[in-house]
Amino acid sequence: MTSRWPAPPLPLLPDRGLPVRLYDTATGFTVPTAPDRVARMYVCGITPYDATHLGHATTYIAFDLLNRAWRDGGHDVRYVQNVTDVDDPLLERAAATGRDWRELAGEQTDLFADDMVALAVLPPDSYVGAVDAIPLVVEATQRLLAAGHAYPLPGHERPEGGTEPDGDIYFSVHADPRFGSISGLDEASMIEVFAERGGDPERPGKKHPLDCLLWRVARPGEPSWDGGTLGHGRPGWHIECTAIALHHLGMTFDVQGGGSDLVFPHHEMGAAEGHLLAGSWPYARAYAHVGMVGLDGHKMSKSRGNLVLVSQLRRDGAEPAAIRLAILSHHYRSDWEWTPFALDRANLRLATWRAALAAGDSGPADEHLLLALRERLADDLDAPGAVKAVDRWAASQLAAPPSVPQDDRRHPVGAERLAGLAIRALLGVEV
Ligand code: 5CA
Ligand code: ZN
Repeated sequence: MTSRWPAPPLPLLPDRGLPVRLYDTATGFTVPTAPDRVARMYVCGITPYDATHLGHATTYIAFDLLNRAWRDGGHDVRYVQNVTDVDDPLLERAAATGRDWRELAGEQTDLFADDMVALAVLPPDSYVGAVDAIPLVVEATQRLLAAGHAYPLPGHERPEGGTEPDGDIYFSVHADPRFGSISGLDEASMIEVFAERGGDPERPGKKHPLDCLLWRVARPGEPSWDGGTLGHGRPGWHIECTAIALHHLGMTFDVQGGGSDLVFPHHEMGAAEGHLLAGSWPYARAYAHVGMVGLDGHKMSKSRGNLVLVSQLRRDGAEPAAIRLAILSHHYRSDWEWTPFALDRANLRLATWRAALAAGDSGPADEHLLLALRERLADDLDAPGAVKAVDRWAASQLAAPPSVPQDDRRHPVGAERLAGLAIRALLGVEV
């Protein structure tokens, strides 16, 4: 297992948070989550070839809100995240920059951890690299083959020249009668999106254009591992997450999360593989997706290179709490554009909140704020609503400073007031 980043302090709050409702992409409804005491969540992790940008940060902060709200509601949270530490884009970047792919992945995974620590994101309980998960992927692929849900492709000439070797293993997506139920896309759209997002609908010899790669047999110059009966090779992308999720969480976990760019094909394929491997349904109870953060009119992406890196903002002197607050002012499901003004606004807001905390003392207003934060977050993680609730609380504190003199407050000097604890525990903002 890849080593996790250290956990930030998590203040305990009085009483209990509310059950969290979340918008489920698969059904299109906002649904109750986590019926059991143990709440299980899988969030798709980074492909570590470039540092954390604000889009990644937004995705992990969204699920961090869920993690915090679940814990506040009395759940034991089991949180699993992967690191796609071997895949085409990583190998291509390493080759293009003349670097060792392992070194690049290790360095970027470390940078990501530093950013997560700075942004006060609670670490996953299991943080699993694709390379470490190869035995799980091999076993899952062998089982799909044995059940007739996967097939090897014969070698062939590539349309663009050169040859492909014998033996890549493909998953028959239509073996799962529920294939399509996560994204709800029609087949033509699926084929289009599949081609845009790492799929190979045109590859000759496949039984169906949407069938996806489970195991890529070794090619000269590419890393490969012993796959037993599959031969030497490396994992395909979707099966990586399915194998890790089934092993570390088990079937029918509570939330499968990631950015909305993963709805199709990644989460559709992952669910189909899961259904067939487990012989049951559903793979996850809810599929939650974070809107895309853009810059200059386009989705922020490593491949396009229009990035604002968290590490760069930090080097430029941005306070991590302000970065987090800037992100929290947008609802997790909306697409939005980063602008430098977002940080200015967050700095002002943070200063106001801190002034309000210094101006007053724990009392009914703080208790109301705690209730409001719990209520807003339970409603599909309405962080902007929660932020506005803190704004209103701050305004009331600053408008009517307490009559009790500073030295006679109810709390001993240094004890933190309830409003500060609630903001830190539920929003993860260091006030
Ligand atoms: N390793 C795969 C998932 S298994 C992957 O998509 N890696 S990634 O590095 O490209 O993205 C990491 C996470 O950030 C994914 O959950 C992805 O959906 C999310 N993400 C990527 N770009 C953005 C963006 N512009 N806005 C919001 N979230 C994003
Ligand atoms: Zn994934």
